[in-house]
Amino acid sequence: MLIFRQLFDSTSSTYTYLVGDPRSGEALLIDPVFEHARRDSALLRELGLHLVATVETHVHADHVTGAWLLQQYTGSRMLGSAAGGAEGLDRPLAHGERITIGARHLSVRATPGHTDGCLTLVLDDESMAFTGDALLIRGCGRTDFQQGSPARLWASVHEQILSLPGHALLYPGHDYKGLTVTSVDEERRYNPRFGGDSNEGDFAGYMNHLGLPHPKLMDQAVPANLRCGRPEHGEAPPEHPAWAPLTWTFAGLWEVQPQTLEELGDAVQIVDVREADEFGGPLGHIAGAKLIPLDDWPARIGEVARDRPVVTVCRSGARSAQAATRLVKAGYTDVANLAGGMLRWRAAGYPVKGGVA
Ligand SMILES: N[C@@H](CCC(=O)N[C@@H](CS)C(=O)NCC(=O)O)C(=O)O
Ligand SMILES: [Fe+2]
Repeated sequence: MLIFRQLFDSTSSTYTYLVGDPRSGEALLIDPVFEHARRDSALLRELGLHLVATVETHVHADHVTGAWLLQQYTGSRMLGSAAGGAEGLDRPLAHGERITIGARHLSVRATPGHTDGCLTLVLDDESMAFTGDALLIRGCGRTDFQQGSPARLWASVHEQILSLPGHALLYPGHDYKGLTVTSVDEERRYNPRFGGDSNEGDFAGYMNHLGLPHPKLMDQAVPANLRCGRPEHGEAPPEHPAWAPLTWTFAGLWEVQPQTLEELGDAVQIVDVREADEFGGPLGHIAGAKLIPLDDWPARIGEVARDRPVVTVCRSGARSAQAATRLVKAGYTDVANLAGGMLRWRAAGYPVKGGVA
């Protein structure tokens, strides 16, 4: 079995892929995006996976890679094409090499043409391949900058990608219409550039008349990606807010663990969003917690002070997650949900007011 996830960056229409081996717990991210490093680390943690490496399919022109930032957060190694020229790679890759993920591996195939250093990564059993921008769904990466060459791309796609088994699933580096996956057989038949009776001359004619404007971020993205996404002067964005060591969830909110909340003491305000009878019931409540039942929101949201971070609490952490989200929407910046709610707080042995022992 393999753990597989397709993740999306809506700003650049980039796909990031997570490939993990559940037995060893090892995982790779293919083409992570800088702005999503926190989301991606959250997903890895929640799936019980350890990020061993990030792999770039090429030096991107439209977004900055998350390789360096994920290395700061998780210690992952940065892999990418030796021919791409990026500085600081932990492992420069060449055609024919293997990237192992526990008992599984990806084979590296050089597929230049969109850029010099484009790679396609093929899963060991050839059931799936990650084509980067060499082959897109019914399309392909442009060839008008970064050493692009229609002749090289034509050869790469035919020799290295469309030569895979017909049933192999192909996962592209981008899709601008929301399409997610294709197969070798489909692209052999229906890709308007490579498919049917098209020849290299037809393809070059197509590519030389694309007439696309350059990617908006190209002037920032290419130099940053040649540094594997390391900011030239800036620092890494912090992994968590300064006020507490919080955990970002893939669901999209900050969580605080019971022990951290206990240590924070009066530095934070606690808002309990259960009903009054639960607040005074057998689970008890945390000393100093302010009761604002979810039923009374949004009318009483103004009772939450803005001068101190706020932690929302309920029985299990579900209703309080909604309250935390509402606070963020209302402009509160330092907000976290108590992970596991009163149940976990009590299970961890922390004191309560009221309640039954
Ligand atoms: N409008 C996009 C353009 C993105 C773009 O040019 N993407 C490259 C891949 S890095 C490409 O080959 N696109 C093919 C296409 O748009 O058909 C942007 O500004 O980022
Ligand atoms: Fe690209």
